[in-house]
Amino acid sequence: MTHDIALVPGDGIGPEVMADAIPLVERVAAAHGVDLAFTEYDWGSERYLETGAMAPEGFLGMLADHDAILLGAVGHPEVPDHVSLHGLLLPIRKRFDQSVCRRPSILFDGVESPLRGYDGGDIDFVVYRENTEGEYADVGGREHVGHAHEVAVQSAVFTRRGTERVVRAAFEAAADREGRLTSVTKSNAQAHSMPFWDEIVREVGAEYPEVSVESLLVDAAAMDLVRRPDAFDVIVASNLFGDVLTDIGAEVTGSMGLAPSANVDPGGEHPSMFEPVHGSAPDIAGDGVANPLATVLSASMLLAHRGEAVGDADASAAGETLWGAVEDQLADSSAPRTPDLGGDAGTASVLADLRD
Ligand code: GGG
Repeated sequence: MTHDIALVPGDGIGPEVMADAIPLVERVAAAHGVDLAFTEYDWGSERYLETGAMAPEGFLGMLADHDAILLGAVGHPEVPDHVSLHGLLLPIRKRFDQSVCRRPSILFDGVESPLRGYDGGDIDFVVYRENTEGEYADVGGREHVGHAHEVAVQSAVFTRRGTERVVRAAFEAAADREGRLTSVTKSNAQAHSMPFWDEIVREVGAEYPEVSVESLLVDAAAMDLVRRPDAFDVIVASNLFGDVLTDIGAEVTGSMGLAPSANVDPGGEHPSMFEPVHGSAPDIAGDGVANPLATVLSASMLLAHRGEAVGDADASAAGETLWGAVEDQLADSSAPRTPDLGGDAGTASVLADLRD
């Protein structure tokens, strides 16, 4: 079976990690008898600087017929971040109903947590982030620009459908894992959307009596992710809170360079998108030292997702092989590491070592 994948390397280190990782992904897939057909799109901030648009008109239609999307990074020092994000990444998530963002945070064997003196247990939790609405719904505006009484309004939008979709996905995951779900809100301060979120957690939770539910305010959750990251199993949070908490999760498990993510349409109607959690890292772009492992892990999640979606056991096996190769490399103290993990190796040598 051929899986038709759209590649959007994007900005900064995105194209570097992608260029080196894709041949490896293809080789592993082929070894499992899985055929991957990649179509690359050179959309991103360079295009914006030349043409005024991050992607051509109709770009969402071009992605619609692919089976999945692999994206590198979005963001450029000369392009306002809200322009690059709303010009490329967020429309893809919205158009393809990718309302569930799954972001695992795992302290891999051989990787040290940078938390000083951390001697806790294994860190292995997964964040389910609402991904198409909430605080990132593009609703708001500015009035009286430039005047003393200027005002900016940014509304958060929580629909029953969107909230239920991510909450249900999180309960399903918790039921398959250790049966513990932490719902993160700010219900004491945001008196409309967050109590609504809490109600939906209670309603959906009634269908999962085997899952225990803890509710945390986002400030307490941020503190606990640093203080007791090993205590979490599954976390469900809104778009903004999930975005922030997953960066903390990536840091306490060693590096942003090891954090993958899946933006999934739980209805299975549209292509899902896979991307490293890290951004474009303009400070190291072009230096050849970006950690490619988050991209390899994201490709692994893509293959696992395709395997499940279309019943292709070979694709699932290829995904497991990729994931295992990363685990093995990190467990090997003599293997090359990029500077984010304390090493001095480059992107290409980390991938060359993974190939061996
Ligand atoms: N690889 C993902 C990326 O480039 N992220 C940049 C970013 O700021 N993302 C915000 C988000 O994930 O909502």
